[in-house]
Amino acid sequence: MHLEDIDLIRRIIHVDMDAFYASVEQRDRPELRGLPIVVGGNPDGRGVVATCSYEARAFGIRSAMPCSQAKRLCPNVVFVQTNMAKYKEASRQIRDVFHEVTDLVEPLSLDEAYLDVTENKLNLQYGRDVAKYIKARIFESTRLTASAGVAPNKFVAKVASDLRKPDGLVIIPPEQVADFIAQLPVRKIWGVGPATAKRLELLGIRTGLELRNFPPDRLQAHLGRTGRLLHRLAHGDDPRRVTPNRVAKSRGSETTLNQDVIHIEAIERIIQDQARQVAASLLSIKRPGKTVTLKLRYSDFETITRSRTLPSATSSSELISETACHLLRTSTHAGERPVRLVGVSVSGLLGADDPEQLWLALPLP
Ligand code: DCP
Ligand code: MG
Repeated sequence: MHLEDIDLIRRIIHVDMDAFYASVEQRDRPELRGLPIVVGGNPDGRGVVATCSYEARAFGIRSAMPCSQAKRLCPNVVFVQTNMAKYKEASRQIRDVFHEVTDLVEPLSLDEAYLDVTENKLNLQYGRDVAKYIKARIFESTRLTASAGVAPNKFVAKVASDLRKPDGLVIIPPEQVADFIAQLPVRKIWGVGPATAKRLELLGIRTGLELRNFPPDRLQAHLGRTGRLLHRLAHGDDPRRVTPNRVAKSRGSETTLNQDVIHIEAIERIIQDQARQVAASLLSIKRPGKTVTLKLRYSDFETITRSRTLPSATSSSELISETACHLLRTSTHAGERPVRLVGVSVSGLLGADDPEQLWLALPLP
């Protein structure tokens, strides 16, 4: 590695929840804890397994397996219906945690996302510390465990997050990336599906090391563009950026205080500042919003949110601030319980393609 490359090295985290649907069910139904359970499908053997608990995996049961086979592998397995609304709620909670850290979040599914934490809202230098924070906050907010991988690129981070499941944390620092990739079976490399793996095997390539040492022009002759990409990936060069693919649904600002604050006036001053930032942000995207949310975390870490929906969308810092301060005084314990975090956000944003409404975003003459 050259010294001048150091600034280019990114810190990517891949987070993936453990046995996601099954863990939600075991959390909410204590009688299922410790048992082999299958979520999805049908006890009479129809349908397929969406996922299963780690206890069921010990019997060889896996996602996408026919339920009849799951039952043969473990006759005592308990079949549980899916509850999508619950999984979506948990998914929303983990995304809120991700956005505490960075807005460079790329969700891959309900239970999985990449984050680019090279710069992060926590101002933490090490990816390891950011990942620990994320895992702890996910558990605090959902009572579910997640596994995380930290690496300089997406594909290595994703492989890493899978290595020590459940509740795992694997860090592959830049100087270990080459050795890490060298020992991987090729099917673990991003873009290598079963068909490509077979073609690589015919060329005598089974590991990352063999892929790396294979002449790139021959690889390209056999596999075309995929060959060129695989050559780069085998050298730890994953060109893909973390790209947030969500349209912003809200804009917010939050502050963890240096000291717990009890005086309500002091909290109001913080809210006024935050409202100004949020208003500026709404103006910059030309999308006023209708719902103002105040978030407080008390000194014992209990976290509450209080929201109020206005008659029409706004991007006025005064109105946002007044609404949040009203919520503060009427529906929180501020002034009685010490507060360690304050946040203001606005959601229910008008669509950018909603031009009639946009004049609301403009400051009054
Ligand atoms: N899922 C599904 N059908 C599949 C695979 C997954 O419905 N064929 C759903 C159920 C899983 C969720 O998606 O709970 C997340 O998928 P994962 O592949 O991340 O699997 P799990 O989270 O269940 O387990 P793991 O701990 O291996 O991540
Ligand atoms: Mg998962």
